[in-house]
Amino acid sequence: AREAVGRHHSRRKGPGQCRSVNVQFVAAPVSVVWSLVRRFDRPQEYKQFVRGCALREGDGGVGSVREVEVASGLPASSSTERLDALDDERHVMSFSIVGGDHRLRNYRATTSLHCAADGKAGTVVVESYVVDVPPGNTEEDTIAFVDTIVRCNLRSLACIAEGIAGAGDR
Ligand code: A8S
Repeated sequence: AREAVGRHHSRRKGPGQCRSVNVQFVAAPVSVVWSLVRRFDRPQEYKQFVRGCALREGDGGVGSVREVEVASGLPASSSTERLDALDDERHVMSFSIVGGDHRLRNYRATTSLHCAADGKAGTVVVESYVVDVPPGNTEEDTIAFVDTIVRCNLRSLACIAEGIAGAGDR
């Protein structure tokens, strides 16, 4: 698993950028978690800060562009994002933020799913990102802000996937 993680999350940060990796255990099979992560057109299925989403280009495959409407109360209202990679066999997806009225420039994230090694029907989700440190901000502040959003998304992903998996068991 360590090797697989290294393969997908080795993107280097450039000057003026920061980088972080977050990990979440999900008590649901990879197939269930992947069914949520792979839907580039429906981030609102688990991302709580997303109010709506529309595809601007493509059909949800690599190269598709989505316009994400962000929930009110955040320092942003929209984000334009492009799907860079979607590997249904290795369970890896990557997207870039290419526009929007927020401060995250050159954000690129990769999410990969791994079978939990403990024999339970579990998934380890690894999500890494690289982003520019906005002018006037520190690297620490930027990572704290973005990690908060990513961890929130990962916890919510776990909750929803576990709900689907649990319903299947009953
Ligand atoms: C994601 C990850 C992030 C989304 C951030 C970091 C964002 O949607 C929010 C607030 C912002 O200030 C930036 O996987 C932006 O969605 C919640 C609008 C991009």
